[in-house]
Amino acid sequence: MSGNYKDVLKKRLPKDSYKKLMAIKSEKVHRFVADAVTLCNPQSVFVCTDSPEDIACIRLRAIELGEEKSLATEGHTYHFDGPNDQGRDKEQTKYLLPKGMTLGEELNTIDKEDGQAEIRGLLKDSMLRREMLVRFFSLGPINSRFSISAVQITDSAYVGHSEDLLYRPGYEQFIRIGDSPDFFRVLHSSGELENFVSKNWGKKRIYIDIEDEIVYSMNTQYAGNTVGFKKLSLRLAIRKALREGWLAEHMFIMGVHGPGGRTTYFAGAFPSFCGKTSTAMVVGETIIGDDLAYLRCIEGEVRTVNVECGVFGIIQDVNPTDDPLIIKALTSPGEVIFSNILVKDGIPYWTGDGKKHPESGINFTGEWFKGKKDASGAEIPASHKNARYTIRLSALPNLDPRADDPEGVPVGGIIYGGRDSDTWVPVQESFNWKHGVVTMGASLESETTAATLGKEGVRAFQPMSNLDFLSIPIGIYINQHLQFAMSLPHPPIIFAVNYFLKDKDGGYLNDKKDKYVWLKWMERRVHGEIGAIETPTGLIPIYEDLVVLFSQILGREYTKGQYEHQFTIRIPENMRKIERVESVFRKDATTPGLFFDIMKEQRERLIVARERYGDYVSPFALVSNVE
Ligand code: SPV
Ligand code: MN
Repeated sequence: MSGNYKDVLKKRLPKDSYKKLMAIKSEKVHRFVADAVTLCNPQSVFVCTDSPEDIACIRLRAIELGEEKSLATEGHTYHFDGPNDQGRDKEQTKYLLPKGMTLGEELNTIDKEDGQAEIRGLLKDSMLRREMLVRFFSLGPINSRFSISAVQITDSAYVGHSEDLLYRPGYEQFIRIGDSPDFFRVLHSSGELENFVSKNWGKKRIYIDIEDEIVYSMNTQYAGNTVGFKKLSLRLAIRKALREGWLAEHMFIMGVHGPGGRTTYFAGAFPSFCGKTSTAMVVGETIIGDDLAYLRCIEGEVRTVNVECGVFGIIQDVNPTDDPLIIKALTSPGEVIFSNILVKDGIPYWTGDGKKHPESGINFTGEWFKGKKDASGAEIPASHKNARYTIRLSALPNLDPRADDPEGVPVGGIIYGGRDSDTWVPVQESFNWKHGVVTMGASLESETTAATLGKEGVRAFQPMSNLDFLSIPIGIYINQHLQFAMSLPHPPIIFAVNYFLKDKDGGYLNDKKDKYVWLKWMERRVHGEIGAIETPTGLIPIYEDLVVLFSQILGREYTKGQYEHQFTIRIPENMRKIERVESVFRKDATTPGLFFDIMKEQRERLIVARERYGDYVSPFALVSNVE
């Protein structure tokens, strides 16, 4: 954009919006908006400040434009994405790769010049008869050393409204930071619409400029592709964190409540459909965030903040028995956006909601009736399996009082959990930071479910549950983790959990609520108040301690048989896991030698145990190892 960017803004922005934009003393912001206006050619431009009036305007626009429709409960709306726009589009999400830079073979890239030309071609005149919305946010608490300022330009009021629920307002922060060039930019257009959804989904493109920290998103509405501050900014944040020595993670943050009224904070990484939100929402504990965390070492301790202040959660199977707190937020008046559910007479329905469903209604395919089939002949469910709800965390009764603390909360423990039918015990603690990073975080795997991929039980490699969002080679990412807290006197304790262990007949060995006990056990371990048994793969609970916790927390008996069955160390399965994980890391030349040393030690411990006890080691055989 040439020097006339000021003229463009003056000419194209309504007076009020021009004034609001000019109050931000940043040429980089001004040029970004002027370039977008020239490129996308909107009919009008609305610059949104943090004022309740401006924010209300966007919410109303979403309804006026038909992107959202009202439901019977006050403040509730629903939105549909097109049938081909129901999730993050991995294939069409690419990094713009500058000449001479390499990112590793695994990452999806396109030459920067080519990609930029393509996406700018698609964005050209994309907002002709539309209003361009310019919004400012803070990724992380306002006025915090953790936080990243971010500006989004979009022509979707649904996207703008969702961001209101999900991120802290940042207009005032932009005024404060003045001409600091340190912020992320997102430019999104839904493209041409047909029945309120992106018509040209075949030309869906999500391109990430890692050099200039800009995300472009085109011909899509699904929030994971368009709310640029979710996974798209996570990719930018991972690179920034590498440069600056902190971590940007796909993690929840929660407070677990221990004896004497204390709260111990945990961050946890779980792949989708593995109990991440249900862990963060355990009744009796408090939540800070359910998806994205920034972690920094400050004065010798690891602290963390939630990047977001809302939840864009999977709604499938949310029901009054398992999720009473979420259900309360989803059924009380207040701002809720439902997406891709079934609607009938102003009432939303979704798979697994525990309600009796109507035989017809409206869903993401339009008029829906029981038995409706798609083009391939497959039956269309009433509600999409990736249907979502969007709420503010403040709509939940269990929000932790420190959720917005600009200094973050101290991290007592980090939890990694995947869907694993036969290898990991239900809960175990690492021997130290590096052992946890390598054998738990970097070794995280998860099995696909019939619901998601057709073929059940296929193990997918899911290091730190962050693989999909890596913007640096995986070896460098793991090394960054290793270095992050290795030299701290008291790094967070790393734990691994597995809620999905099965018996020979395919039945789960644990009840859904057992996680309540594992959380309390981990909390006691962080404070060194309870013993543990040393096994080749980590430290596991002592039977007698679990008996007490099961009785106190769930009012239930916990038998020796259950304990032995669940906490048996499965040596062949653990050895095979090491093989699988090592073989992935062997392909990446950036993997640090330390990674392989730790894996080797783990293998050796398993071999020694196998010689002594056989393939399957009962925890009762190891009780002499109490530490
Ligand atoms: C996830 O799928 O992990 C999400 C939703 O949190 S999305 O915004 O699509 O990433
Ligand atoms: Mn997520």
